[in-house]
Amino acid sequence: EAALIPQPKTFGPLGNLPQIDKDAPVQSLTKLTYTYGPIFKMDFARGPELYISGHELVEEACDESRFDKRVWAPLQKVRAFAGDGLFTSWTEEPNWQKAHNILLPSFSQRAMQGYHQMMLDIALQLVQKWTRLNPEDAVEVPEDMTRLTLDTIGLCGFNYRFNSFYREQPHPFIVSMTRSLDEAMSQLQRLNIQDKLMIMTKRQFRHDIESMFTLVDHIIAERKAAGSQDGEDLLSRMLNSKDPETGEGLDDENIRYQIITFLIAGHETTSGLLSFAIYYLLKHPDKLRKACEEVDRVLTDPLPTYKQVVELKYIRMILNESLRLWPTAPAFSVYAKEDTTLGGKYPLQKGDSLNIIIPKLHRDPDAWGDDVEEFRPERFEDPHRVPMHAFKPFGNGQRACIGQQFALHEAVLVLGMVLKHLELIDHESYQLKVKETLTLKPDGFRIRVRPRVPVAVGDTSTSAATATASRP
Ligand code: FDE
Repeated sequence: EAALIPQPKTFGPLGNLPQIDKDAPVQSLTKLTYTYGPIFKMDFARGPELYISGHELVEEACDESRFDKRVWAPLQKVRAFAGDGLFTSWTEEPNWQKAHNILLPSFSQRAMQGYHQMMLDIALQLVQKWTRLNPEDAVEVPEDMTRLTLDTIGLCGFNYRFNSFYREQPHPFIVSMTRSLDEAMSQLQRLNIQDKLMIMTKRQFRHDIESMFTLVDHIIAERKAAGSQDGEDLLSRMLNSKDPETGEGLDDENIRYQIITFLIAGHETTSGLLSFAIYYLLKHPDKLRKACEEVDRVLTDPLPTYKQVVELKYIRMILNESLRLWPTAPAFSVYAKEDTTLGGKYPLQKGDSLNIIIPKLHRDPDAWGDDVEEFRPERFEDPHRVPMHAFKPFGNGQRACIGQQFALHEAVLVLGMVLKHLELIDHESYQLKVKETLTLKPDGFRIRVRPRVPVAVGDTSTSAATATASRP
């Protein structure tokens, strides 16, 4: 017997649109789950959508024999500049499998050793900036973390320095990218007729896309001219490797899309993660103390080694717990490959899709227990006791985040170094407000920092600075 799927009341031709705050769509949907339950339906001008957040239904949606990634509306808009790159392609598009095969080795745990030095280079820039501030200066956490993650993916990915720490304003590429992402999201909220009238906006959108293409194409051309043999970064792998399955490489247009994809996917999500982690530590002094103890015990050299970063277990748990409460990529979407029944009672037709609301999945008490709202990194202590089917901050299956190890190594390194060298001060008693773009971030999160004398070794409060000075 088919069950009825709950739906909030509709407003005539607007359907359920009025229930969505256009500046915070995922947060609106998350709120609705508390009234309408683990599955509900919404009607929009472009058609109906199903939203699921209960761990049992999500577990089914993650069964890759029944469901595959859907390039949902926001991602379809992003295709204007990310094309058939990994993030915005359908699984059956030929370039998805090809690029996946070619790039997978570049994101293995082993490959992280090769990026460690470059990640450290950028992490030091952040720590140095923060240690040199005056006591009254405020740090804008998400802004500086975005500088850091952008520069990291630029350097590790294609040996390009955005030098964001040397700029007051974001790099022009980022201005174009952010504006294009904003525009892609806003297009979703507009009615067709409104959209057609936005001539200036459209001109800007085209202009932004062109300037992104120009920068990226220039990087590709330069690397080709230099003879692409040098370096083992993502770009040289994309230029030189062949997909073992087809024997084919990626063409220049697709390489351009992949680079833009890595810049989009690799920086906002990771900077949000680091910002939320710092937020939670400031609000939980006991966890902060425990984290500092670990950092002082493990990071005993002036500069962290690859192995020491791997040893920062508690820091990693903190990042996981931050991703549980605020998964910075907060939703993903799948479609049914064949007619099927969800939860034994909701019939779906081939092609019907499901949207997974991750913040609520991560707060499902049936999977996580009654203290879901509490920030408690200890729940990740024993990997066997983590309900993995209810933890999807990196998406699912073959279409899960290829950058997961990359993001985590970078985030552990940076959070470890920040805690080792700096005392963090919540001078504004910051109240969490989550800003939504394609990703989530704490909005207007400012702190003060002061150099900290680590407990473990003598006076290394300036070791980051001296260590760099002696680097080649
Ligand atoms: C992906 C991803 C995902 C899935 C989505 C869907 O399904 O739609 C998710 C959820 C994610 N991702 C998440 C995240 C978080 C963080 C922190 C990150 N992420 C990071 C990163 C970095 C990098 C470089 C990246 N990331 C990248 C990426 C890519 C390329 C992708 C696509 C894949 C495929 O193949 O599909 C993703 N990512 Fe991430």
